[in-house]
Parts: sequence; structure tokens; C-alpha cells
Amino acid sequence: FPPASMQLNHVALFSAELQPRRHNSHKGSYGDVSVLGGAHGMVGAAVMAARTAANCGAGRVFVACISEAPAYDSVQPELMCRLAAHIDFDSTTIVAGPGLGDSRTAHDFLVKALATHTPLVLDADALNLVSMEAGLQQRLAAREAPALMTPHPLEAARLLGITVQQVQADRIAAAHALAARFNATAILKGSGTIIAAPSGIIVVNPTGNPALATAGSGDVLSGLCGALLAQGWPVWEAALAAVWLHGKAADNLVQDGIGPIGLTASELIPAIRAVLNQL
Ligand code: NPW
Ligand code: AMP
Ligand code: MG
Repeated sequence: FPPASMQLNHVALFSAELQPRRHNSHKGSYGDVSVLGGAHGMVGAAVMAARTAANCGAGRVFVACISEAPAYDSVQPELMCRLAAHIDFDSTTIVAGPGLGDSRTAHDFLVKALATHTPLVLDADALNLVSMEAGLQQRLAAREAPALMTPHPLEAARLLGITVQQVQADRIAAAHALAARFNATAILKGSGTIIAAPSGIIVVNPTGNPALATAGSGDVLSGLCGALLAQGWPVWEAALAAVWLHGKAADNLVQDGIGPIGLTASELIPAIRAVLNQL
């Protein structure tokens, strides 16, 4: 565990980035996010990440589905749902992975995402694809634009070629190894999420609870990371803030009696927005 002072002052680690919106700003001021994912049967993962990005301040959000795109999201028609082939990834922050699957098409779009010069969040199946191919690992490590990876312990184990038990036995070492090996800011998720920078800095997040142990909560976190990066946050502060906000929203919901049992990932989204606006 980190020193108590670091836990108490956690918000201070990113609060300099919490700037009020300028009066004369417009949607172009807040960046675009594309969520690359949503293979057959998992469109919901990409939609949840995209909804989170829209609710957490990104200017425009695209759902970039690899095989079939819904016409639109009836809950959040603000989202632009398209086939990934029709998205210009070079002009948006990319969140790759939610429901992406492991098809050849998914692989080829991931190669495109890795080649961009815009911020990139790698989650879920994007991480699984990276763990399967040395070429993708090299592309990631050689990337110059910011990369943020958000593995849960099994995804981390796949990336490091070790077991989940080994990851969990020394989570700080695992997070450090991910950041160093892939030249990316690494968020090692789970109870006591760890954020590690390639420089070697490590922080343990104090917020969050087992209400988050539910399908889709990781997809929401990746969308939140994308929203902050699209709004110009540096990758380290974006990672710290996203993990803290995600956990704090879950803590608030539990305090209000909405969980821990049965909290759904979608319910997290407005709660994160509330915390973000209150800070
Ligand atoms: P176990 O059960 O303990 O052996 P996978 P996924 C482990 C999409 N989704 N501590 C645990 O293993 C995602 O975006 C789509 C320890 C668990 O069973 C991905 O694209 C949804 N172990 C795709 O599905 C909603 C931990 O990992 C296993 C752990 C597959 O992603 C759901 C799961 O890992 C989902 O987000 C921890 N803290 N956390 C949708 N609505 O469209 C996880 N594990 O097999 O990689 O599967 O994470 O569900
Ligand atoms: P994923 O497995 O990708 O859906 O991600 C799950 C999300 O929920 C991550 O942000 C985890 O850190 C969080 N989470 C899951 N279980 C717990 C827990 N017991 N305590 C705190 N956070 C958790
Ligand atoms: Mg996940």
C-alpha cells in the first residue's frame, strides 16, 4: 500500500488538469474519441466505452465496429456508429479493444491504430492480440504518441507470459514490467488498481470496491481514459484520474445503496460524470 499521505492527496496528483471549460469553446475543443471494438456479440462493450467517453466530456465520439455497426445507439444517439473502415483514426483518440475479438480484421485495424500519432488506449482484446504477436509488441513499444494500457490480471498475465497467480503475487512488479516492456502507461486493474509509468513511477489507487466486479466495468474505464486523453490530458494524469474517478463513482453508488450487489456498468457512467463535475 502507498503511504497514507499519498492516498489522502490522490486528487492532488491530477487536479492541475481539472480546468473549467472556456466560455468560447466548442465541441472541437474537446477532442474526438473512436472506440475500436464491438465484434459480433460484443457490440455492447464498445457502446459502453463510447457512452462513457461522451458523458465524460469528449467533443465527438465514434463507435468503430469491425464487422457490423448498429445504425445508431437509441440510448445515446449522440454517438456515431460506423464500420471501422469508415473512421479516420489519425484524427481521433482511439480506445482499442472493448469487444474487439481476435479475428484477422480486428488484428488489421489494431495495426492501423498502433500506427497513428494520436493517443491510444489499449484494453481487453487489443491487449490479447498484442500478447499473441511479437510484431504488435514491437509496434507498441516503438510508438511515439502516448499509449495507455488497461489490463485486468488475466490480460496482464497473457502480456507478460506468466500466470495470473504470479501477477497477483507481486502486482507492483507486474505493473512495472508492463510499463517498461511496452513503453506505455499501465493500469493493472483489480482490487487496489496500480498505475505505472515507463519511467518507473508507481501509484496505488485508493478508490473502488467489489461493486465494480461486473461485466462492462472495464469497458467504462477505457472509455473514460479516452475522454480525458481527447480533452488534452497528459497520459499519466489521465490514467490517475480515470482510475480514481471510476472507483469513486462506485464508492458513491454503494453509499447510496445502489450496489455493491447488482450495480451495472451502465449505471456507473452518470455517477462518474457527477464526480467529474463536482471536483
Ligand atoms: P477466472 O474466472 O478467475 O479464472 P477474459 P473478458 C480473470 C468483452 N466484454 N482478478 C478471471 O478469470 C471485453 O471487452 C463484452 C483475478 C475472468 O474470468 C473483451 O473484449 C461485454 N482474475 C471480451 O469481452 C461485457 C481476474 O479474467 C477472466 C480479474 C473478453 O473480456 C463483458 C476474464 O478475462 C466484457 O467486458 C481479477 N481482478 N479480472 C459486452 N456487454 O459486450 C479478471 N480476471 O477471458 O479475457 O474475458 O475480460 O470478459
Ligand atoms: P474488466 O475486468 O476489464 O471489466 O475491469 C473490471 C474493472 O472493475 C476494473 O477497473 C477493476 O479494477 C474493477 N474491479 C473489479 N473488481 C474489483 C474489486 N473487487 N475492487 C475494486 N475494483 C474492482
Ligand atoms: Mg475488460
